Amino acid sequence: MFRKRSYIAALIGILLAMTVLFMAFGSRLFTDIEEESVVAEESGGGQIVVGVSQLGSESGWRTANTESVQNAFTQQNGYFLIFNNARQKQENQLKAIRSFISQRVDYIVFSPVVETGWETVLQEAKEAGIPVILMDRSIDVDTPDLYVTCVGSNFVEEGEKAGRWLENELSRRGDANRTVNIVMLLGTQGSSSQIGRTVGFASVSSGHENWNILEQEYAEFTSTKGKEVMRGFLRKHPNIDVVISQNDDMTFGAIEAIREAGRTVGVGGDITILSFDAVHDALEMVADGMINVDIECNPNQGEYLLQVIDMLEAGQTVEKRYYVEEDVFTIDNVTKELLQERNY
Ligand code: GZL
Repeated sequence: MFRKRSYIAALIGILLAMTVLFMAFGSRLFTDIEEESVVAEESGGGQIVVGVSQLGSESGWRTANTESVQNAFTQQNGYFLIFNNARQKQENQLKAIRSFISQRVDYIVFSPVVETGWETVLQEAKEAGIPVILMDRSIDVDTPDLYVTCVGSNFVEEGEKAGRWLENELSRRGDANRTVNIVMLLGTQGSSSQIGRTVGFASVSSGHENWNILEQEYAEFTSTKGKEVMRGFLRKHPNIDVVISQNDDMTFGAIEAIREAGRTVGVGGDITILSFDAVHDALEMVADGMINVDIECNPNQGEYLLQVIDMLEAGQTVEKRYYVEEDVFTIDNVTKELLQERNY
């Protein structure tokens, strides 16, 4: 008798837990692919069902980007969000997009981990009549009608901004003609952010024969890999003057390696640090003079995506490209007020 009562109690507990969970997340699901098969029907009708494939959770920037998307596609805003984290694997994004197609979502939104390999799955979405919107990164396809629009950053411009800042900084120091030894930490190989920032910076550095690029290596946009690669650079190159790091997380790792090697960074330091993203923790290091310049990459794309879908729902034509607003931060413009008011 006692055993039977305990089973019943356990069953009631499980049912209660499931009810609470569904009430908490009823308007959106963060799922693995297998569980998504019935989600669209459960949206309760009347809501716009959006399938989002986020490429991963590799950086502070990515976390902020995900929050921006989840804060946009809410039940209150009339949406049912199906959110999938691809953990940096294109194969997981392809699975998620095919899952969204099979559920006949209203829109597919994704941040492509790399630029290539999307034609087939996007052709499937097109044949299913599901509009696809890119966020953050872009793709390299021959037929641009495979996606409606891309909301993100101009990565080439971000790279150019870094190059121009270095030009001005070296002139200010009186080093415009001195040999400057540079190493570069590159983001995920083949991603539009890595390609664009590399191309943009090279468009400036190619005009300076005295800028000596000692070495560049992929460090996956993560702090762990950034530290590992920077340690290797320091072992091979005792004369590094400048580090170009294509995101703040790699910068955090690189600075740890540089300080462990007994070198100094930033304003007045012996190694100048240029970084990208401008997440909150990095801006605090800019304010403290440890990072010389941080080229902003704005992750707040949720509102832009909402506006685009609102326009599409209203039958309006949308642009092929929407660029988010971005700035350049140094010790001169990172104020306490700025640090307090930013949400990332
Ligand atoms: C840029 C984005 C990059 C960030 C990194 O839009 O794709 O990916 O710079 C993130 O922090 O990992």
